Amino acid sequence: MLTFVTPEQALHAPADEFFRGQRVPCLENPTRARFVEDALRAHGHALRPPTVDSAPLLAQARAALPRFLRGAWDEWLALDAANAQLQPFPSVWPVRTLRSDVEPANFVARLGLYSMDNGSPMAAGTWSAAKAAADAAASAAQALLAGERAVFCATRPPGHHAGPDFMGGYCFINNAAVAAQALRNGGAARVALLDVDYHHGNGTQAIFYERADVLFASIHGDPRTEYPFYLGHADETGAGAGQGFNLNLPLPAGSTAAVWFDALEHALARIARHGADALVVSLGLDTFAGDPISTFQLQADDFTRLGQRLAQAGLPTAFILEGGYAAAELGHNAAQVLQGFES
Ligand code: OKP
Ligand code: ZN
Repeated sequence: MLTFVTPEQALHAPADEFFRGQRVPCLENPTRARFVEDALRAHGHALRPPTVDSAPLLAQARAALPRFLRGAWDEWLALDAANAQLQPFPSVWPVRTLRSDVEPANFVARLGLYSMDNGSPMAAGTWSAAKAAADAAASAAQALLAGERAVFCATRPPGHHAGPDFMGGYCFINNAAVAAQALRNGGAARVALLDVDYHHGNGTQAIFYERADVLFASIHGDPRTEYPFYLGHADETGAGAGQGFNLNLPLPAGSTAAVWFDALEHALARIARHGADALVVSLGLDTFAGDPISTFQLQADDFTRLGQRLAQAGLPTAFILEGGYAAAELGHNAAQVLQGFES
């Protein structure tokens, strides 16, 4: 399968994130992409750099977040040159009753304004890595429009928690949304977006919530107990013109593969009714039983089955890598999806 990879991913390498009040090594790190690249190369997939600049697509969305991200590291250094060795984290957020329409001058206050959590550590190369991943998503869309059957973006950072104007959950730019919008701009009348990451794709849902042209369907851990907690419930069905075009299938923590594949059938039935011209899959592999931060019970063979089942949907398909934190198994599990799809 044509696969886009981005060397810039290695430049997004913050050291630590917070866990239970302590600093721990970042789970979302460059080794993830390396394991995926190595496994795909070994399976004979063609690894290529992106061919499309996503800048026009990013400009089409609200500009505030990309503008902030592009300059964030320089702003951080401008505060104090010694910050080069430190990581910025937000510590204050405009929750209910506070104003988010007035942009503060203070850097950490702006970081909070553009963040949903303190779980998206940044480093010097974060913008270049995130931009390259968005370029890959735009390239995947272009390849499908040019007649390719399926494309994989073996990219990081992931994107599905990033909304129109906020980062969060290791995500900075919503790559799946970039792919879906690029497909729309290129002539696909209807697009289906299927999110199979363990965590609900709150950013993707938010971006398309009031639109009928891009259907969003997601299978994920019940937000009553699982991140991102504040979105992903079954009663979120879309709004305005988008009413009926958002399908959330939350499953209890610990769900088995049998339960998960029942939900997949439900999602695919809705996608079939949408009459989409293309499918974008937010491919999180943190549904794997060995994932360190997730609780679903899928095994490597289940990812082959997932690929097979998605191929049966019969749509031009762009896979975008999202989560998956059992890094050593991530490459094998990704290769299983592609092998199932192409079998
Ligand atoms: C991103 B993706 C621990 C932070 C955990 C939440 C999980 C983000 C998952 N302090 N961050 O959907 O795989
Ligand atoms: Zn996830």
